[in-house]
Amino acid sequence: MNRVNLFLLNFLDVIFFIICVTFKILVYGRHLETGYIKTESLFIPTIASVIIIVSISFIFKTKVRSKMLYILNIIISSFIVSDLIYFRYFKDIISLPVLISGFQLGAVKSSVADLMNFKDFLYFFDVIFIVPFINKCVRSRKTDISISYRISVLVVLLFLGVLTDFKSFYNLSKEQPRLLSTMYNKVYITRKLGILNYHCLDIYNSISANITKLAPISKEKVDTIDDFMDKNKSDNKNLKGSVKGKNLIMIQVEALQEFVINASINGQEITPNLNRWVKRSEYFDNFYYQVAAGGTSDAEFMTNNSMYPAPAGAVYFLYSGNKFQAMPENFKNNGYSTAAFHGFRENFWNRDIMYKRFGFDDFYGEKSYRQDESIGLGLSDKSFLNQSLVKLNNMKSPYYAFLITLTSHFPYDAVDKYGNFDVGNLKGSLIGNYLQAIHYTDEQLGMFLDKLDENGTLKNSVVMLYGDHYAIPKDKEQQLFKFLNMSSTSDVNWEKLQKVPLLIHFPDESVKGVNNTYGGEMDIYLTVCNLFDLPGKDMFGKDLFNPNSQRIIFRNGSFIDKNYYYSSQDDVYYNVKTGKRIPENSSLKKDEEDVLNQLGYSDYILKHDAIDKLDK
Ligand code: GP9
Ligand code: MN
Repeated sequence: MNRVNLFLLNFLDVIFFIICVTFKILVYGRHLETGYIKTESLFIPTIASVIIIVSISFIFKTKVRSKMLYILNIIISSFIVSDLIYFRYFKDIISLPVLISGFQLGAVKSSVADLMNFKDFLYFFDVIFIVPFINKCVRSRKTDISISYRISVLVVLLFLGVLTDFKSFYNLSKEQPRLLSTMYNKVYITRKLGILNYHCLDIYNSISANITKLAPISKEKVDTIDDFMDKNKSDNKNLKGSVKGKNLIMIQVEALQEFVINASINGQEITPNLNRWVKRSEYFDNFYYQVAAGGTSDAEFMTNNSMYPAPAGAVYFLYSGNKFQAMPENFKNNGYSTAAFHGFRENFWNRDIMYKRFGFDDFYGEKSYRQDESIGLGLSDKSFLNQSLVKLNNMKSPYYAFLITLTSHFPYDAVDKYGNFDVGNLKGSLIGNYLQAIHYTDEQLGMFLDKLDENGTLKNSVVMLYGDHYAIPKDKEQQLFKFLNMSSTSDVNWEKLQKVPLLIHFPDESVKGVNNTYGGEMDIYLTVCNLFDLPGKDMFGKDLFNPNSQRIIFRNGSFIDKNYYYSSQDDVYYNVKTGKRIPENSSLKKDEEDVLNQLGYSDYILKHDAIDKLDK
């Protein structure tokens, strides 16, 4: 048998592993590809990471080596498919903290099923139909390669792999100084280094973050954060204490995305009731969601704490032991009774634990409601809101009531129960199902607000209503652009659609109209502190009625204001009005630096449980 055949027979499993796994990772990379980061740039770091894995397999004899590579191939393919499903909904990459937090979407079987694609299973084609055959050939060899040969191959491959991979990491660390240590943008890392390098870095950072937690708090760091907080106060000129002593009814609406407000289909308003209440309220039409991996829980965390979501995973799981200075506790310290209302499982998103941490007197969860009508995930908004009306009326005034709706939850597949809202030729599509779902929820919200109006509650209460996050995920962007007749499907136009409505209804409707201030969920708490004259110290975000900036910061380091949008996913700046890409300049670079500083301060407080160490 000639030398080539012998070589092939000896190492066919290794050669196939390198080719196949590299190919799979590059194919996966195409799902993340953008106009600015091409998959080709992934080849070097990917092949380097694969060769490092292969080099380690040479520690073992052929039989064990082939088995190890087979198992690793299955694990890597499983990670790729899981990352694909996760990216389609969360526009992010799974991280160890997310796995620790529990893949919340998993609780919604239909969501995961709806995000899966038959083609995803092609990632397992080789491990099912080809590798077993290759391994049989390789294991049929009577003789094995010598240990000295194995060690020399291991050393050479490891050296080449590590050297090449180090260069890729080094280049990225120069291009984005804080990215590798903070991982504030996991998509960008994966686009640049590939999924293997990303997950290895994630595991390393997660372990080192837990070790960092044990390190003593740095006084210098706390002083720097204190300085920022001192500058970040609201000047409270407008509407300070204007509703002091009134009740606050805060309604977080599941997947209420801004594009449906005042929109119609076939001449019918999608949200006629909200459109009516928008006219009677202060309506913020440039209000963005800022959630990250924590989904709905991120929205409520930001609203009640004015702190950013965790860089990976959900605060509600990773930092459930922390101290907070949350809105409920603030209200309670100022004579209010407080309660949270949500008709779903109390432990979903670890709410029962976290709401105690936030200082809510009561949490009315699934067990507090008659489960008399289920739509989608659980208790219908109709039943939830009707039963909540009774609970609200029994609360001691003044009170802060925080309600979270449920029915309009992805993938909006309970279409037979949403009522008969005709979506025409959109019927059966994700956006068509969504419009039916949100039309149903709008009807229930209209009933709820009208009843509060009729029974006089609104004369003595402020209502704040907002959407928790987007409804239409990125992989269905074409459906949304088509519905909105938007020809230009640019990144900027997509970003400008990532808004949710915020309406604030005042008791005497003295304050109403469209407010174009650029804001987000991070700004709700400081706005409440100004309106209700509550202490508003050591908070990020701004007061929407006295804004000290028009910038909205997102967890992945991106930001938008009335002039510019910075996409950290591509490290690209845009002019918001023209949609055109613009070169970085010193002022934009300074903004980017400031954004990363603020995210870093918030992360430091979370990681070191340091909220009560500030201002000392
Ligand atoms: C479940 C509901 C959904 O309680 O809040 O959470 P989400 O999946 O949207 O994060
Ligand atoms: Mn949600």
